[in-house]
Amino acid sequence: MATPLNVGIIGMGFMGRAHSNAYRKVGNFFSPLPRQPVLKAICALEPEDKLKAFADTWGFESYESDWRKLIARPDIDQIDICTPNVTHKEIVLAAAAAGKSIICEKPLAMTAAEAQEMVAAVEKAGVANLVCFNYRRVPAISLAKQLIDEGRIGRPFHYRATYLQDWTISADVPQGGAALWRLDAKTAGSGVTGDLLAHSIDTAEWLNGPIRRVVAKTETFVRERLHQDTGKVEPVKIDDACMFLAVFENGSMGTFESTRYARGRKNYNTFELNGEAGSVFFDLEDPQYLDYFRYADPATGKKVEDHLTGWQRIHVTNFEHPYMKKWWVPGCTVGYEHTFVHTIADYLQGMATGQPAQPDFRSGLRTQQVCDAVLASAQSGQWVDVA
Ligand code: SOE
Repeated sequence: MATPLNVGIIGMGFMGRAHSNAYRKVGNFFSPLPRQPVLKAICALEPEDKLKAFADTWGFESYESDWRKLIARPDIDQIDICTPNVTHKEIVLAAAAAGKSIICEKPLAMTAAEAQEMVAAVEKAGVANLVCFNYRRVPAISLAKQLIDEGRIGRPFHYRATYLQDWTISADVPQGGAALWRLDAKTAGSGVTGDLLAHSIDTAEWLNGPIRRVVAKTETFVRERLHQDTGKVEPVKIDDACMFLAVFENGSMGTFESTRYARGRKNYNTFELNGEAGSVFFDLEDPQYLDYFRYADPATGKKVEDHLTGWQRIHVTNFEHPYMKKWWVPGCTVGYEHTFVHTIADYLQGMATGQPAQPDFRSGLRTQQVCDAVLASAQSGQWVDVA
């Protein structure tokens, strides 16, 4: 029997559900696990009937409405943070001081300065830590990483990322409060930069290495929205859209575009990397595929015969593909929720082997530094070096 890992999740919104589901499923599909997560307590600032209903639905043994009480409980080993960005730092500092291991939803913090404090806290306490950038663990994205590491893309020239949604176009969508805290700069820190581009940046640096400098432009299309908490129409301080150019340490050039005003795009998270030996392309709205163009053989460096070149659509469902041996048979797909299951599985393995799963908080700080550089550049209109 694996030693139990008693988990307390804070937050019962979209991410609270995604994480609860992952802890419940991971043991069924990724056994044997080095530690078996136990859903000990859900915690949120909600009335008792809602807390109880959530606990019953997702199989939590208990519930709390005060996260400080949750952290103080000796029967909790791990704190999992699924709350608005503005709360992350305070919870992390308290959980680390109490010696709890921590998983934190992305982005790690509101700013790089905050993230720095959080890294210092977990490193001083010596507790396991992970930022939940779940898209790294889409099997097709993990396969892209494998192809790059195998040398199949060769010298990289261009990295191109888009992350497009359309759910805030109406000026009638309010800001603030449950579900809509992402539109309020006081609770989110920034708009699409921290919420969506943070995903793109994490993926980009994982696949193509560190970003050295950026130049950015942001826009806020709807300048005032009703605030759900105050009941007043208030200025909107987040970036509704952001585009930036990047130079990577490896000399390749990057373009990044994100918006919540791309009519028809729901969760269009794409990237393409073009190298000397090949290219890869991925689109989250078609997540079981990785497109790969093979120009040269990585072993010999020899060009593929001309009549055989062309884009190859890899249906990433074979046993040989990342994570897929643990699920169904080839051809049967997995989707969004599974990326969280993979995250927890890797995290538990990392705890046991002493080789922490990534991105840990230090790596999450990197993403935050790029986000800060992007926002600083949008303010100044100048190129900014990433700290
Ligand atoms: C925003 O709409 C959002 O829910 C992000 O916060 C998530 O990180 C992203 O995965 C889906 O879109």
